[in-house]
Amino acid sequence: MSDCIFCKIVEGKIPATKVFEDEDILAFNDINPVRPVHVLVIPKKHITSLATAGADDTVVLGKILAKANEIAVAQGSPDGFRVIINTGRVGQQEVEHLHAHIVGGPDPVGPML
Ligand code: DGP
Repeated sequence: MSDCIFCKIVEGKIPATKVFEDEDILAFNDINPVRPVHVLVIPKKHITSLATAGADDTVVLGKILAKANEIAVAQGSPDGFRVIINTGRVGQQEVEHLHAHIVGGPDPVGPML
């Protein structure tokens, strides 16, 4: 989508600190980290949210979760992390391109998102 910030990051039109990338997904540091480790993992394909993901998106959704631990460990959260996928108005999703927040760090993560 031409006006989507995360699509622009995928296309390299907006800079981001990328921490993992393959043909289907991209992981990059959140611009406003709430903990020492705060990575966003997105499908490269524009999917607005979990509310609009379809059966065709099952593989990429699984990939996002399957890569979460590897990304968290590599970024400095070896003892666990949270995965948060804000969805829609009630979920207070701000960016309308599906993304999983991987949040962690050396210390336990308290309630915050
Ligand atoms: P959410 O509320 O789940 O939609 O969170 C969106 C997150 O996206 C928020 O934590 C800040 C982050 N974000 C927004 N714009 C940018 C950007 O241009 N670059 C990066 N790296 N992160 C962004």
